[in-house]
Amino acid sequence: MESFLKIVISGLDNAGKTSILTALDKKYDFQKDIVQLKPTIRVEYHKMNFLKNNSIFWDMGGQTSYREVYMQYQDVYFDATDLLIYVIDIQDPERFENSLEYLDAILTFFTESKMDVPVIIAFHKFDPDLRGNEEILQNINELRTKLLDKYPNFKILFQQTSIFDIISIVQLVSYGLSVFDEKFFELSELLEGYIEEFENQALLVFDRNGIIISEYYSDIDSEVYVELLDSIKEHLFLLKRLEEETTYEYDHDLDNVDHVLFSYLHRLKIGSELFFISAVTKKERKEKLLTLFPEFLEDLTQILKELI
Ligand SMILES: Nc1nc2c(ncn2[C@@H]2O[C@H](COP(=O)(O)OP(=O)(O)OP(=O)(O)O)[C@@H](O)[C@H]2O)c(=O)[nH]1
Ligand SMILES: [Mg+2]
Repeated sequence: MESFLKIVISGLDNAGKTSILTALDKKYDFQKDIVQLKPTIRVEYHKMNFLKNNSIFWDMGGQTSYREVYMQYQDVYFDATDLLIYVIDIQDPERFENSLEYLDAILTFFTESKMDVPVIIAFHKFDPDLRGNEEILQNINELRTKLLDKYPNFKILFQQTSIFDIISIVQLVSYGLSVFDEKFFELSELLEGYIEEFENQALLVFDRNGIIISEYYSDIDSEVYVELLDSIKEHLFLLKRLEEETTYEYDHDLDNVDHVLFSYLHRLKIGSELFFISAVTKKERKEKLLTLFPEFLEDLTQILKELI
């Protein structure tokens, strides 16, 4: 029987939970959909597949009346939770206390039920224009310290997120996956190491459906990211159809970058599983990339083998 991971995404109303899931569903061109979101009624389910991990996200509508229902029937809603993603609207300090109380009720239930659930706290709506904001940074720090002090027995990770910074949302998922399988963590570390060696702009690993399993970027901004990803996906589906080719080279002529980026897209078959690897670099580093690429593929294959 197929097994599913239950990922509960919780927090007060208006925190941005559904927006985060919508952003994940459509990794680009999602802003339109998010503007039109309505408050979630009770619970919405989103299914997502990452290799052997089939995940169901329980998007728990955060309005007071629903929260009361969840608290009254805690075992119905929170039983068998594999991961809790708790979203705090960092732009709404007046409701921090309220939010911490709700989190406490959930964690108390886990403790009483002897459930060992990892928790990821998303400090959300940390929009790009707020990055240097001292007050917000201080608030985040205080919340973090408070939570770590109060819940020493929980494994808690923190991530600052914003729907205007899609990389931060993706990072949230990578974090989530690394909780379930150390290998995802290793994968991310491998990419980080090689991106330095290649002096690359981006390294991405996709599964057969074009879902990103892991990725790493050196300094790249959100707008470029969206455009780059668009361009990669287009070529990826082309490569998927060209059964006899395993690699594909092309240029990205992006609006937002003053130089042309070169991309090397590779199809990798491991057992019956199919992966795509994209390496993006500046033109002048192409030779270096091509020289080191086989070694990288070998290391990558070792890790991917253990993930399938
Ligand atoms: N500035 C900013 N606004 C955001 C962000 N994420 C979501 N929002 C906005 O916050 C509002 C609420 O977002 P939702 O995703 O519906 O919130 P929710 O947590 O699902 O709310 P409930 O379903 O009622 O529990 C919407 O107007 C979003 O556009 C963000 O990262 N930055
Ligand atoms: Mg919602």
